[in-house]
Amino acid sequence: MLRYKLFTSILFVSMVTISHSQRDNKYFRKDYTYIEATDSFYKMHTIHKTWENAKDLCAMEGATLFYPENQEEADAVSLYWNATQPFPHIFIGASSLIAKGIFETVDGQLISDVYSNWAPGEPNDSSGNEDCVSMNKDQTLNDLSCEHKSPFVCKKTLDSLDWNTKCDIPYLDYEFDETLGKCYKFYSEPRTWRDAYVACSAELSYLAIIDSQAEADHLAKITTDAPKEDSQNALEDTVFLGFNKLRKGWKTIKGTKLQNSGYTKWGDQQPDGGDSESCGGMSYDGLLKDAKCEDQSYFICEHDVATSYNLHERFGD
Ligand SMILES: [Ca+2]
Ligand SMILES: [Ca+2]
Ligand SMILES: [Ca+2]
Repeated sequence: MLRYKLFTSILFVSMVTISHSQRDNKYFRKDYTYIEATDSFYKMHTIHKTWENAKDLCAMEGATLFYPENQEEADAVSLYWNATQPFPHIFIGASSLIAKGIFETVDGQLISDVYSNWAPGEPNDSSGNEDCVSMNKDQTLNDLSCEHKSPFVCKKTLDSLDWNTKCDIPYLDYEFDETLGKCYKFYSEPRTWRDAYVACSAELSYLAIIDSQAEADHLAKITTDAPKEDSQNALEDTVFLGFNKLRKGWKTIKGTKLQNSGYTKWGDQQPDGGDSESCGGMSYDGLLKDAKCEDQSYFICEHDVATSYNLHERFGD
């Protein structure tokens, strides 16, 4: 018993050391820049998005849509912003989408309690349609239509950084499999195939591709074991995977023909959807099937541990 306790406390201490050392490294992802003054990481997203899409994409990366907590942070982020791309304005993480006329941050604080340097005459709710907040280059705020597409910045605080040592990524819910040498995450919130693709990419991973019978067996096991609460919205007995039908036939999302991917066991009668089922998946037993891309399904993301450096490269600017 004493021995067991000693062992667990050593284990505990060493795990704490690992996570502290990762914070000492001040590394979140290659595409995020650490700013000492605010102890946080930031990423300028140059592809313009609606406010909701911007907020969602930051969340998918394990971050939040940036808003300045004070003048110091507004200054620090302005410097970073101007050093990357001198856009005239960015969306920030504040809106009046919950209570019209009351501007709250994405984590529920009144913007007036954190930073409320509004431009003269703002917020003016022009056309009764301006519920999302942007920051201008001069650090003043403006209310803007949420449907407007703008660049934006995602933020991750150093305090909130966790590190998945085995998978070498900042996402704890990926599980390493010793035999395959890969990491996987089963998503139990169903999404369309394209949204699933984006969710995996946002975590420096990709919609899983089966390369062998052993991997098919493992994915079938992950699927069987995973909780599936939201099953009324999910396509029955389906898990989306990283292959789809292009003009020249079925291909993995890495561009390999499916028949050369190392695993091509279709389920009984599959593929059976013709032109209406162009996205790939498997049934819970690991056999491949075609499915409607627009339907929502569970899915699995895969992360290559050995090549995570390359993935960082690939997803960097
Ligand atoms: Ca306005
Ligand atoms: Ca694989
Ligand atoms: Ca089918």
